[in-house]
Amino acid sequence: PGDKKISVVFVLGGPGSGKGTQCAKIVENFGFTHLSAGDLLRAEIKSGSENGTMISNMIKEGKIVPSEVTIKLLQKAMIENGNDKFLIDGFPRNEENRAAFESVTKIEPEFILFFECPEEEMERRLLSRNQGRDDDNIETIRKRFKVFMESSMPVVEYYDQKGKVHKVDAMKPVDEVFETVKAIFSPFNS
Ligand code: UP5
Ligand code: MG
Repeated sequence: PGDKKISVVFVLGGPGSGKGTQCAKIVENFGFTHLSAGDLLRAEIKSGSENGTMISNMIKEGKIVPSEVTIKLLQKAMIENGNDKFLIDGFPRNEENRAAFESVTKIEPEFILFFECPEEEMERRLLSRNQGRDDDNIETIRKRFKVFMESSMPVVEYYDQKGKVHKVDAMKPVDEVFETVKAIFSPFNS
């Protein structure tokens, strides 16, 4: 019992920049719980929820699902999990997501891990992923890039102005990217 302080790190970066890949490695090394907003939304579709069709259509168009839906899934996952350290991957994706999360949860992120990667490389990665994702086709990928630049980059800039963004060169091989990530997480080494 008692209030334990919850630490949240937002993991942001373009589609295919390596958010999920690096989060798995952070979990192994630093005791965080990984919550991918996209994975939670895809699980919600599979569960046959009443929102499933709406979510599925939005993901196929690369559009951002209303924040009520995503925040509810994130909050539920955080409560059920019970850890006090979370990596929130792929959220917030626009200013509205960011403001709503802040006002609903009162949680301020410790920092933002931001993966920088050129679009050509992200496109190559997404087209060769082969995990059967409905949004890994060139038409949807182009839409995801556009939404990322127009709606998600302003969130990164907002936190950058607050001095909270750790930029990582995500173009390098997975293990080299993780070397940079490790140094950023060293304060959490316990
Ligand atoms: N790979 C990874 N790192 C590599 C490296 N360094 N070198 C070479 N290859 C590397 O990686 C992608 C692929 O690249 C993999 O095959 C990997 O092996 C390889 P991954 O780690 O999966 O990248 P990630 O950044 O996680 O890519 P992802 O496609 O998951 O990013 P998106 O942001 O596009 O997807 P997400 O699941 O977050 O969202 C999907 C959709 O859900 C959104 O478009 C939106 O419609 C919806 N959504 C919302 O509406 N709201 C939300 O809050 C979240 C999602
Ligand atoms: Mg991912």
